[in-house]
Amino acid sequence: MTTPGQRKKALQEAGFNTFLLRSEDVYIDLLTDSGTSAMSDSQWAGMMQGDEAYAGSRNFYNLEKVIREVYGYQYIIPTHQGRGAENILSRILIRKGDIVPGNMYFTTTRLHQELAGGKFEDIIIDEAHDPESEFPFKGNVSLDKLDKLVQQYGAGRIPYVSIATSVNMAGGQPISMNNLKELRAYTSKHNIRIIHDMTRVAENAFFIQQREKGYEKKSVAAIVREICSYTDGATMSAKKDALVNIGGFLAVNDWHVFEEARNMVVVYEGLHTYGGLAGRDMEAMAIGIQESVSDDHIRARIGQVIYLGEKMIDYGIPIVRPIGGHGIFVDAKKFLPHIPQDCYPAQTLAAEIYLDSGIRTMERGVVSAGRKANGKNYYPKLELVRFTIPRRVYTQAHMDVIAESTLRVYERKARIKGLTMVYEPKYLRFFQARFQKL
Ligand code: P71
Repeated sequence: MTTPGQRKKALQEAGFNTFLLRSEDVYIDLLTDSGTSAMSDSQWAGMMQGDEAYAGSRNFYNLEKVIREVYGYQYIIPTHQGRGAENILSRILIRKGDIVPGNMYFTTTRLHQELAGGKFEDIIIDEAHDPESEFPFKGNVSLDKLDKLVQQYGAGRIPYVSIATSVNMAGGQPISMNNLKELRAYTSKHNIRIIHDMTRVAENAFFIQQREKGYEKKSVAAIVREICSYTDGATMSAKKDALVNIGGFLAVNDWHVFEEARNMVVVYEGLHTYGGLAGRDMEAMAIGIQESVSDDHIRARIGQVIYLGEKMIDYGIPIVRPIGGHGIFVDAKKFLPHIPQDCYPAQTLAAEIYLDSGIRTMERGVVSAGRKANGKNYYPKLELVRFTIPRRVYTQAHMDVIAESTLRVYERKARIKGLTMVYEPKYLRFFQARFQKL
């Protein structure tokens, strides 16, 4: 725990950017659910069974077997984390001038698509951009939007449709099975691949179980398997759903794509049987994947997020509805309506929450969105602060402290002033940008 004076100093030194705080100065860390979950006793036991051979580690073959069983993808390549898989896949599938439609951008995913010469086009349904819409599947794709792109550019210019389950930037919102099936039918007709960002697929499966007709009695494991079956391949950051501190993979069903990826991985990550990971990391991942599709686990995990969200709603704090899978997304435009988007309302709010109680959150608004290839800022409709909940780490009492602190800031919101950016890095600026108080 820290004093208000210590937090003020720490925030100044961090340039009002929560990414630049030292974790020792943080009381409750809601920056991300990425790599921050607690490993189970089984996973730790697996760590002790690392086979650290350079090539052909037994942990790799176990991981491959588990991915085939749990997700159904045929060929896998481990990578150090999600963006390693995104890099390899984008370089293989995207040609200069290609269009990559997707259900809302994610920062690293879009950047790799752009670096490979592609252009991301958002085809998520309009409801996703409206924090108040209660639509149960705000991760859905608009087939009309996709069809317009196909008509305009031709299917030949679209290497794949990029589909995330539990759409992060929309607030952890799920895509429905029905929408996925329709997308599969459409893309099969036009001979376009679907690549699945499966970082939070189990959380998406839970919402399908809770909300979609016909899935009430199906297990999360069965739903996960079915989701994957409508897609041609996947990139995975195993640091989220799969409950590890580091790791990821690329998975495909097409042998030719696999062959290219297996060759390319040696340039960027490591040999194709370890991809930048230790044998023990692959073992922990294999066990974490199995744990992640347990109904009891996922119900407890999302139940905690919903507990916090309902408390915030009771306090009158504006949050994205419905409550998402991995965290609570506070609507900074509504929270701080007097601060224009050019003065970074979400960045400001994240700084104020930290000042109040030492809780660290993350900006997901205009700073995260960055600039277009032509240098102009993206202005996303959603200007959010993400309160991300690590898995198996915090208690219900922590959730109470978080909601109470947010309420205190809400009560003094009228006196809060915005920020100006004084340092802006070229790539993924939100990580290292610095700000000053206006
Ligand atoms: C999150 C992260 C980690 C992160 C990444 C970039 C900015 C801030 C925080 C990472 C994801 C993700 C999805 C849907 C791919 C990645 C990259 N999320 N897809 O939410 O959420 O994976 O971090 O393992 O490279 O805090 P990676």
